[in-house]
Amino acid sequence: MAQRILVTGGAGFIGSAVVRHLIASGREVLTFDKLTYAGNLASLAPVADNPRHSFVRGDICDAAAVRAALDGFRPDLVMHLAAESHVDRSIDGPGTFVETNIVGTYTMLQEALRYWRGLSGAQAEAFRFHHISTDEVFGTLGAEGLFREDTPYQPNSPYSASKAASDHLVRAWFHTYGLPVVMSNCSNNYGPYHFPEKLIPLVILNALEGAPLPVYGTGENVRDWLFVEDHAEALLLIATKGRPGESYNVGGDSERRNIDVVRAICTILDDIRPDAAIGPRENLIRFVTDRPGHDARYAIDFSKLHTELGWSPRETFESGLRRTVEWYLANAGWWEPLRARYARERLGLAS
Ligand code: NAD
Ligand code: TDX
Repeated sequence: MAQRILVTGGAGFIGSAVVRHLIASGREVLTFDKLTYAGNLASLAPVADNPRHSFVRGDICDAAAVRAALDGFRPDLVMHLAAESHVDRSIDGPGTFVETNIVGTYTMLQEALRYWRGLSGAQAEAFRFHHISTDEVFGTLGAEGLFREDTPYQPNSPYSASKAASDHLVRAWFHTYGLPVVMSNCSNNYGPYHFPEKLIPLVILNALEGAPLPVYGTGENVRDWLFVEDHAEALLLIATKGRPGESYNVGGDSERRNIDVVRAICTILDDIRPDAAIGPRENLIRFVTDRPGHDARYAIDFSKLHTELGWSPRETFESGLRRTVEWYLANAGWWEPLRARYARERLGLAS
């Protein structure tokens, strides 16, 4: 029988990549998603007609709705991705981050525990609650070093503090109640279906139309970029083969300064979609007021995941970025409604 997986946040950027990957690998999937501004059924269009996929609109803070989804679908695994994810929005309005990321994860844990206690035999033995988190819980690195699974938590933004709190709850439900959890903390994802408030899609779409490219501060902050489809493969491995109670770091082995990411996008677009009226897109770069509390550098040591489960990223940053730019050029129908909904105002100035 096909494995049955309940995915929270499956209409989001990473969640939809996970759902598409799970369906392609033969699983039965229930996507449970509130469809906030970041959730989008169009990202699930490739699986919408697949009989192994179903969708429920629901809030992870609503215990009754979560209970009904678990009892109705009876999953073998839960992959929990639903969250508020944008750091700048957490600076302007931390309340929904506390609500969804902390209270929502608590609600998921309580309902998963109740559901798991009702299972027996092989299904109880194999059940996993996989919590998907971020490297931002570790705070910031200086010029040297990498985040490991045992790096102390030092979150700096309301977003990362809320994710850190949720990680601690997950750990506690394992140690106190024995819920078989696995956890993962990953670096910055990029790729198709990325909401255009985030750096890479924002810069691709602004550069395409000749609009200014906002670079926070001096552009020297470093992120470790992970292609979203590589991440989806890692997540399935961790959910199915990870050891209960353990956490796994996932990274792309692709550290880049923001300014270099923005320049790389300009070069690709100038190459494949030159526009004489716009000229060289690098001229569109604007250095703007920095993000408050802006973490300087993230970089991941994923050797545990590599050694234990044999995973490494397939995509280099150069190949993944080109694929991503090409995807946005070919899929205006996906992003045009989002650009209309999100006015591209500067977020997260704490003013
Ligand atoms: P996203 O913002 O694109 O999607 C989040 C999804 O969760 C949306 O579909 C939204 O509708 C849904 N959602 C939000 N609140 C909900 C609620 N209360 N109940 C049910 N559904 C709700 O986020 P993403 O970038 O796909 O991130 C997915 C997960 O991965 C998050 O937990 C995030 O913290 C984590 N993560 C993301 C990145 C990244 O680079 N994007 C990196 C590390 C970790
Ligand atoms: O317009 C911009 N200009 C700019 O310079 C934006 C939107 C961002 N930036 C900078 C800030 C960061 O240093 O680019 C970098 C990337 O910014 P975001 O795309 O907002 O991502 P980040 O803040 O690094 O967080 C992302 O990765 C970790 C996800 O949004 C989180 O959900 C994830 O946990």
